[in-house]
Amino acid sequence: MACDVAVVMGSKSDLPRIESTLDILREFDVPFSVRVMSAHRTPKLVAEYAETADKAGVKVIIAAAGAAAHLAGVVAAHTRLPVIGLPLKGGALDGLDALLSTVQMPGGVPVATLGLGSGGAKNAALLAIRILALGQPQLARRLEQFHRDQAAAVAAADEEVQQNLCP
Ligand code: RP5
Repeated sequence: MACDVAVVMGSKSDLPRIESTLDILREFDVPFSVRVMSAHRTPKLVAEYAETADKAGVKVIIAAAGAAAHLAGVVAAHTRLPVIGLPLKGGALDGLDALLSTVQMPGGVPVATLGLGSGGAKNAALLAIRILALGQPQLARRLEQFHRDQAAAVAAADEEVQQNLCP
């Protein structure tokens, strides 16, 4: 089966920081692939992969990288598919470099950039799912249920806090 979401990361060392992305994709049963490729170490592979992704059936690409983090921008330059950029914490500047280099794409080639940390990694998958859900009613229903469950968890936490702190 073709993978709807292609996840690419700049290094195998990035894997622990994209676990929340993969967890959400698994939770929603979204078919995905994961590849290691680097905009500076394997530039030709990145270009070839991005250029052929749509023909391979990919609908959304998530590109995760740390440090100078040009991976998402390079991928976006070689495809017309939506590209979600996930900057990763770590290195000398602890991700600030990755955040700025991913989010500050010059006009003309968009990268939808998420935040640093596990929240950003989780949201990368949820944004990909929102894009896919536009054409997949069953996935859209699961997304609605996810948000109902999330709201219910907040309501339960609110009740618990009130009972404990405002008896
Ligand atoms: C980036 O450089 C990768 O995405 C990774 O976050 C960072 C360091 O890579 P390694 O030196 O650990 O392979 O390209």
